[in-house]
Amino acid sequence: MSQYPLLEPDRDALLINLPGGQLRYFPHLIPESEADRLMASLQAEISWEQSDIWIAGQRRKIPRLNAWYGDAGADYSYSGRLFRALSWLPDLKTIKQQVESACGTVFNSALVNLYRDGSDSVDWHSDDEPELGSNPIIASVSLGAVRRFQIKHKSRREVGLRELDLGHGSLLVMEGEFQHHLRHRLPKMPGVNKARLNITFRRVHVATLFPQ
Ligand SMILES: O=C(O)CCC(=O)C(=O)O
Ligand SMILES: [Mn+2]
Repeated sequence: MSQYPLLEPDRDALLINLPGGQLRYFPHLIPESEADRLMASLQAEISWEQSDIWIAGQRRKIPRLNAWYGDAGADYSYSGRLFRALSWLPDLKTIKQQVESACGTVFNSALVNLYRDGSDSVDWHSDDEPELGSNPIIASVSLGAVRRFQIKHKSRREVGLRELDLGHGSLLVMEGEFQHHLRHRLPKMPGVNKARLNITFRRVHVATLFPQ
């Protein structure tokens, strides 16, 4: 049985309609004391790596740590490199079940991110890698420091910047045509001196090993 309260999307989620896409935000996916425990144990147990990125011909470390977990074979290309899926940790599996029941869908993998403090960030992007298929559902769980999530339209400048603060134990669901029309980022926040851990559950289409 789930150790978390049963969520009802109509009652527990805030629906955010944007030109070109939709977000659902559940402020309380995980009760606070459990979120505290998960933050400490996952921060210690995840096999963190710091990937490289090429900017203007120079190799730099990306300003966050990450790791890729998933079912066997659910590998993923991100930031120009291939991540082989590590086997699920029990805590990640438990969170995955709760997220799946809130979203009404199943996921086979997750990119886990650690923003060590406010100087870590992720720049404007869409989660539109071919492995995710068109109109992917991406479910993003936040633990630790509250950080701002910003959204902008790819072509319609009049839409302006939209933002949302993602709290400890919350779930944000990106779905529909969100990745086609909108970009998102997590900007640096100089005043933040605590860590934030983020888990983005995804469904990657696993390549068939023996195509007919
Ligand atoms: O940390 C977040 O809330 C967003 C992470 C993200 O967009 C990503 O890893 O693709
Ligand atoms: Mn993203």
